[in-house]
Amino acid sequence: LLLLATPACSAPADTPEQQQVLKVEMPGAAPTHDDSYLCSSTKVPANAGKELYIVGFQALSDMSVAHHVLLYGCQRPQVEPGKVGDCGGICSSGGSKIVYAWARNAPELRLPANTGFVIGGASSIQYIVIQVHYLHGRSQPDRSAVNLQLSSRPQPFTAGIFLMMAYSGSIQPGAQHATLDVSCKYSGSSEMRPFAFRTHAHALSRAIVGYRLSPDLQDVQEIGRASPQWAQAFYPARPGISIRNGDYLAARCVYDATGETQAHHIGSTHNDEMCNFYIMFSTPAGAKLGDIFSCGGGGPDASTESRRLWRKIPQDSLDYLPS
Ligand code: IYT
Ligand code: CU
Repeated sequence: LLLLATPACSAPADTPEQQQVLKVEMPGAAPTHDDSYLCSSTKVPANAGKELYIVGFQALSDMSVAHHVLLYGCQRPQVEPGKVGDCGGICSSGGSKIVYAWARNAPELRLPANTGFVIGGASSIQYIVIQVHYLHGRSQPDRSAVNLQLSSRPQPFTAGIFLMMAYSGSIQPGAQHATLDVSCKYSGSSEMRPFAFRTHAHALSRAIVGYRLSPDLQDVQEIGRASPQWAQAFYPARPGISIRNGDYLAARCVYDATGETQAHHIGSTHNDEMCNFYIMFSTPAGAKLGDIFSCGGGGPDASTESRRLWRKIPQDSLDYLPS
């Protein structure tokens, strides 16, 4: 047994004065029909102009009410605090940044010690938007919420999300174990340590798996694997992976189009498909984190480099996961 003690482990914990809870709540939502997506928002509290850090999430919802709850960070929200409305583009200015996802039976997500999402202050996140996918219309107003554990203590590590997504591609009718593949070289000066991952795709999807490869492609590590038919929450990533400049990232989405009569393409409707692998990571504070880092691919990913990469990916990347 090898015991590791890193300096970060001895960083002081947050004192009670540095901690506060920010409740991001639907202020009484009454969806009128099944499968409504409704949004509200909460302003990040002022902290004398300084940043705050989200160090934990606690969802307060019920799986009989909400199919899922997503939180996004915004410069300005589409739906003002205290109101409930259609989500539209989530944010009215600046890009939307997903920061959290909750869904039924999902295990609780804890950020690693000394790690936080940077919000408020001079950051690009001044509001947190809550989006709830309601299963059913209701007459009793709903107050689903997520409690954000905030700290005013600058955290030694910053949390971020790296989104891998297919921008285009098709799944042919009748195909089994059809794939959409996304890969890229990670070129960032700061090391990313994945601690959670989330998959997202639609009805035909049977599994999504993500990998980190060393620059010489000899070392292949699975970051995580899940079925989008399960709760699309963040699940713990395989521990101990570190992604550095020059490494490669790869994500494979596997589909079953048995019985389909038409091709399905990447798009935003229920009839379309998607291929998303989100990596939630920590990185040393001070690293230049822009928006969501991303890595995308479209169509047949057939450059010489990516063909060499996919040859190293294990055959079990094609497996379906049980639903
Ligand atoms: C075309 C596609 O794959 N859309 C995904 C990924 C996506 C996420 C974000 C695209 C953009 C974003 O700003 I955040 I542009 C998609 O819509 N995924 C949904 C939510 O948007 C998060 C999902 O549930 O993963
Ligand atoms: Cu989608």
